[in-house]
Amino acid sequence: MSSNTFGKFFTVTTFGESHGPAIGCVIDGCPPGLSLAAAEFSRDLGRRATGRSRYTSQRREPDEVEILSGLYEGRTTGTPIALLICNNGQRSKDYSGIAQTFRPGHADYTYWHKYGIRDPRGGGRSSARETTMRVAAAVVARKWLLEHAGVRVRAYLAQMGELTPTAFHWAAVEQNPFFWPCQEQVPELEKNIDVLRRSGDSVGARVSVVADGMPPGWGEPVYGKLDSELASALMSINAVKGVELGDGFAVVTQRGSQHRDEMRPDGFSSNHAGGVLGGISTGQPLLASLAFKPTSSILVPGQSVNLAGEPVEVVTKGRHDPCVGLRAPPIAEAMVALVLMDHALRHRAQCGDVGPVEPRIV
Ligand code: EPS
Repeated sequence: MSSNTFGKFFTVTTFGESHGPAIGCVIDGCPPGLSLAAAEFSRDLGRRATGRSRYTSQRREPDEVEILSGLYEGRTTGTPIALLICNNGQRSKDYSGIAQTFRPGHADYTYWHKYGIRDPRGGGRSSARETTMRVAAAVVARKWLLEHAGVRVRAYLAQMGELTPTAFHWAAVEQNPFFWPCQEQVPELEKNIDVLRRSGDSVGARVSVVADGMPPGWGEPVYGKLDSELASALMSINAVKGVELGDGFAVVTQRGSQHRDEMRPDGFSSNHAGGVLGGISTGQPLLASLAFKPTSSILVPGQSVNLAGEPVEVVTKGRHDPCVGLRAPPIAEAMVALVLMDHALRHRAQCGDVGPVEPRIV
């Protein structure tokens, strides 16, 4: 299986399956001298993990990182950083009932056709378990971005099914298990998830990501556009079916006079572009949104086929997420941070001697 490596200068290779002994990653290209300790991974890994509230999959495991290489006396040395997390929450018998069948709407079917063999336990490599290592790798990227460029990446749940926030406060986002920006609506979300769980079904979601502090100039025309690489990175997250940058699909009905972000000596008047023009950052906040599908591992019976091509009815039991978007903000932040880190180094390599140039209006 190829394409397990992400990035050009700051590369991340992940490995492992959901029900194998461990998952891990190798980060290559990290600048030397960054202080790093295993304890620094626990916050973001905990934000992403299953079993931290009753509204997500009830699989529970500590997700403790072991740093195998790339450090000397607590600082990165510029050599590959290998991270390992042991899996210890597997319950593979949950999957014995569907080992011979395909879940409708799941990668079970396409993996089977591509490889002629698949690990049915937890979906193997197609499991959202893999996103653990993206979040772990991004801890390194986020730290470097903050210390060296003042860049901060944050995400929140912007819609769950029909429900949208009635107010927005960043402070609320980390205070509830949904990453929801309006604390007053949390009881409503809890009720919705409880009803959904009882019905055995799942629901989709929108997650929005904002990166602040990025200077103008990151990104590369023509094939390495910042927005095209962000779209690719965000689309690679399990269950993502759509990505928008800035106003996204709303531009379809806009006029040029409305969409363009006018410039004044004291700054841009708006940010419809989402912080990217011509594939290069403007210096405004980067704005991206992701659409997560309602996941396919549900208790509602669905028609499918077995390995012999015979009709079967599939019910997926086990510990699944009624709304996978609830756990996705840290994963979306991670992918944005990894892209920005890669572009920060790429920009430094080619254009490190150029800037800053005037006028700078942000
Ligand atoms: C997942 C199924 C569940 C989730 C898992 C993603 O796991 P299991 O294979 O044990 O049934 O708990 O998510 C994680 C383990 C995780 O760490 O995110 C799936 O089908 O994608």
